Amino acid sequence: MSKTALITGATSGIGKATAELFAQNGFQLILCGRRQDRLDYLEEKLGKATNMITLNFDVRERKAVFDSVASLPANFSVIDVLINNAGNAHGLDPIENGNLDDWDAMLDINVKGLLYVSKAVLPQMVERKEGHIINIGSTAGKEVYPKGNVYCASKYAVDAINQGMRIDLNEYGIRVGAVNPGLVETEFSEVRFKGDTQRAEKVYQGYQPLRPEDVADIIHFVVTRPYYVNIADLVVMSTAQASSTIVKKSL
Ligand code: NDP
Ligand code: 8X3
Repeated sequence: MSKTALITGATSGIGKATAELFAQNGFQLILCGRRQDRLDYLEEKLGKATNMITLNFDVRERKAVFDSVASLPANFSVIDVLINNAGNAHGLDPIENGNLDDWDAMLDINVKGLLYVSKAVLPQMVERKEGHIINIGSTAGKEVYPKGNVYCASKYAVDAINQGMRIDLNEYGIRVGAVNPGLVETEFSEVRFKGDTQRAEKVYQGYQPLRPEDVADIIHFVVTRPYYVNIADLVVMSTAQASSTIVKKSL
């Protein structure tokens, strides 16, 4: 029987590439995001390859998260794999100039949203004593960089939650692990710089950044290990990147 994976942030970047790869590999999919046109597109495109359903909710909205997961039809209600991917950076400012709305967005989406979705999905995993949670962290959750302050804090929190989940869910035999990418060319910088595409493009110029497909490939590898093998914490960077601040550019 095919496994069911729920992917948050499936409308773009890493989540979308993961959805595409998982569809090609026979996973039944629950794809989540807020942009309905993108969810419709995924349904149209991937619905031909696999059995899938989409859920439109904002991970910040506690009730919407729980209502959406509860609304899943019986044939989608057993979730084998949860990929907590939805998230973004908002702004890149020194702490003294930080924008309070940006801070709220990052902590509410990247941290609390991840917790809400996990809490909504966990009961059936706990009951079955089986399941796999993959938390998408970041190198920003391993090393703070200038002006990264609150985004880094949100990803350090993901790192702590990943460890905490693994400890607390150990007795239920639930696998928990994090995938922590470095620079990946997605809509991430466009969101961070609030639609300033020129500034966003510059982040990925002069070297080969990771592509979302590279990260999807790794997530698929993590998920398809034998159940007794848990990749607990994985960091992946472009070869051009040595740390959060050292990137070898050819320009
Ligand atoms: P994208 O901006 O391309 O994708 C972000 C996804 O998150 C979108 O599908 C978006 O969907 C969803 N999302 C954002 N806010 C919300 C919300 N409030 N509620 C529900 N869904 C939301 O970025 P990436 O693919 O790069 O980012 C995916 C994850 O990878 C993030 O957690 C990010 O922190 C992490 N990451 C990214 C790196 C990079 O360099 N790109 C490196 C390391 C980690 P929609 O707008 O439709 O809701
Ligand atoms: C995204 C990578 O370096 O832009 O988490 O913070 S970085």
